[in-house]
Amino acid sequence: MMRLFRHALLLCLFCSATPAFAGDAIIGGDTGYRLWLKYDALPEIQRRNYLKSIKSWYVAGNSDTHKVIRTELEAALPSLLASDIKEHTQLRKQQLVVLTRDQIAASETELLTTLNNLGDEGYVLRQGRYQGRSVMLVAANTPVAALYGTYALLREMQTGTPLNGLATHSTPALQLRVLNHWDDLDRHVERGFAGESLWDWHKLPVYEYQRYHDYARANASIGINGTVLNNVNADPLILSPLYLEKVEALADTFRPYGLRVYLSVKFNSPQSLGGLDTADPFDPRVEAWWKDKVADIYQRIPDFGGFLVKANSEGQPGPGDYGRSHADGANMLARVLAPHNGVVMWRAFVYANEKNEERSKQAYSEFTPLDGKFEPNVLVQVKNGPIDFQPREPFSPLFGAMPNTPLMMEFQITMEYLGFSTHWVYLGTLFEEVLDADTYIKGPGSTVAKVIDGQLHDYPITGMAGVANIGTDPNWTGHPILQSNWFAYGRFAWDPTLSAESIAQNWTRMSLTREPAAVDEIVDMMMQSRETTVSYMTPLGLHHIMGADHHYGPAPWVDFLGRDDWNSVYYHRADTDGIGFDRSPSGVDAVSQYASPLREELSKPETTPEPLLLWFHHLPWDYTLADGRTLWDALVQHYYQGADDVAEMTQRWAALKGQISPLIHKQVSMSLQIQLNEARWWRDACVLYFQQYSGMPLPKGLAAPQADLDTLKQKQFPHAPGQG
Ligand code: GCW
Repeated sequence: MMRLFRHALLLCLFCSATPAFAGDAIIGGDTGYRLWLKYDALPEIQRRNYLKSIKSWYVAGNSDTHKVIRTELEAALPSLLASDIKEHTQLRKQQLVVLTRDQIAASETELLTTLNNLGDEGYVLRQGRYQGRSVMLVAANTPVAALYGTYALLREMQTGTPLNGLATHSTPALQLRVLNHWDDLDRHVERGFAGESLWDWHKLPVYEYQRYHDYARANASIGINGTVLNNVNADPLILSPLYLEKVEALADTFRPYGLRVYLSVKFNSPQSLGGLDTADPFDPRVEAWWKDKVADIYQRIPDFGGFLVKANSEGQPGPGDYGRSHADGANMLARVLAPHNGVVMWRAFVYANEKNEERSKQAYSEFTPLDGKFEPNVLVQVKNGPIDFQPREPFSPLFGAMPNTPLMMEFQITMEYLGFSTHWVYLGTLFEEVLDADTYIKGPGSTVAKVIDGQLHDYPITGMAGVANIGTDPNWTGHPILQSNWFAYGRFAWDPTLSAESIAQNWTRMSLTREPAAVDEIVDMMMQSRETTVSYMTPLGLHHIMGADHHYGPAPWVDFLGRDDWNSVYYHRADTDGIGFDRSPSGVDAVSQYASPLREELSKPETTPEPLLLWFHHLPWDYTLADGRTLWDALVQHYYQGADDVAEMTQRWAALKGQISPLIHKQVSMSLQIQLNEARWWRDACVLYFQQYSGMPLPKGLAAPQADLDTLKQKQFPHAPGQG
């Protein structure tokens, strides 16, 4: 490691922004389009083993979903096993057998009893006897669950699990596992860094891209069962007949994969689209308008999922415009959706400058008084942290604080604040950190995962949303490694107790390489990657110090935006006395929104976890940390270490050349080059900027940044991607 590190430092001397890869075209290379469903042939020894127990496959049933299962097996098995293995229309021994409940022989009482507890989405995987034959069995109550089971089995095979004696079953912990696309109708993707929107509205409803099927396959393979097609900053036109016809076409394509369609709606649509003079949820004409609209939607799409609403937030209209509460607004929509089994996902991402309350506290203040006042088909969708998807935030204090209202997690998979899809940041560790965080709401062990999966408060519906990082880029996510974040999101939504590391291992084996040493190396890099980025962007609990509006790059100096709480200086509060936001009782007292003993712990710097120190406290530059370093030294060392770690990543990745498909290897190498330049940019900008206030020298051994602060401040990025 040390050697590598020195190596990296040496390398740094020669690093520059010049393109390193000009000229070496790779024709016909693996683009990454197949994601984790590659199905390249397994190593021979594994193939031989699998072929002992699977000599053909048999799928009972003829629904559209059964056809999907057949097509998938046809693509997967001959390829994985490099054999001419085929489907058989009859049950045989040594077969892969996929059964749905109504096809299961009544004499199989044990299997039927197991299925009784697995609901509509759970499945059984079992090698054993069925009707006197030894088979590899996938069994479930519904066709979609059988599809999930099929993908689970393929995952086991792709990652090398012996099938001998396999006996397992699984049900999802959360009911709604939904992607949120922040896609506009002109195909711009807000905070999207992977090309245009997948949905080609212009060619819909006639033109059905294969990509739509592959999108649905990828989602089904990890258990994602819903997709919100359009941006939460919604265009009312999505509810016009012109667009609903297109939405219907997508819903038809996705249905066999168990993927239900949802829409984001603009709260004032009755006005802007319907021509009414109000959108007041208490006006009967308004409710009648929504009722008709919803009836039309269900006429077209009988399994339509429901609405996602961003209301009274960042300029969006909402019930507050008419003096009504969030519950009043959500309930009106919930009432019209309920007869069709639709839900409302009402976002808690609200803050207003006019309110004399610190931004991190506002969602809690606004929503907790409404606890228990929502209709049963409303979920309140809460971002993981109290501010806004920063590289690191504490969990939102709403988790645990609304026992009578289903709270749904919202994670951001797209990389708005984590490097715009050129930085290698595996989010599995972020998801894990949030889900495992202890709210203490019902004593120790009351994790956020147990809040959202309903264990703690017996929620009647549960869910998790992930803001998608997908677009028309041939590899879907812009950066091949970031496919893992889509995968990890789906896996955690299915089972929040999984480990980020095991997910990374599976993804790597399925997507990049099966060489054990290479897998270890890549997984190790993935596991450290988010911490590395936190170090060079916002160490020790700093947050919201990125570029104005587009959010690209470092800009701790931003102080000119219309609202205090859009400015970087508002958040870091650096002055000659110190740095950090005092959210302790001596400051804005945001800690009081957390349960004891967390509240008390976070109230004092000595007991606040160091990674969140400056989130909760304003501390002098020479404040002494537990390890004896001054705050200033530690801060600077984080910035330097983060940038050095990226240099090391470039070396480690370079050493994997030859073990990864050439095109993917090249793409990741180039992205790492961008990341390295930008990590140093973050380091230099932040260290130079904060040094103006600390007035302290850099810790011994660190060379001063070569950059000039004024020059860095003047950088402009008028066309940075993904802007709102
Ligand atoms: O993080 C902010 C983004 C906006 C986004 C908003 C939200 C869709 O910068 O682009 O709008 O959050 O979550 O509503």
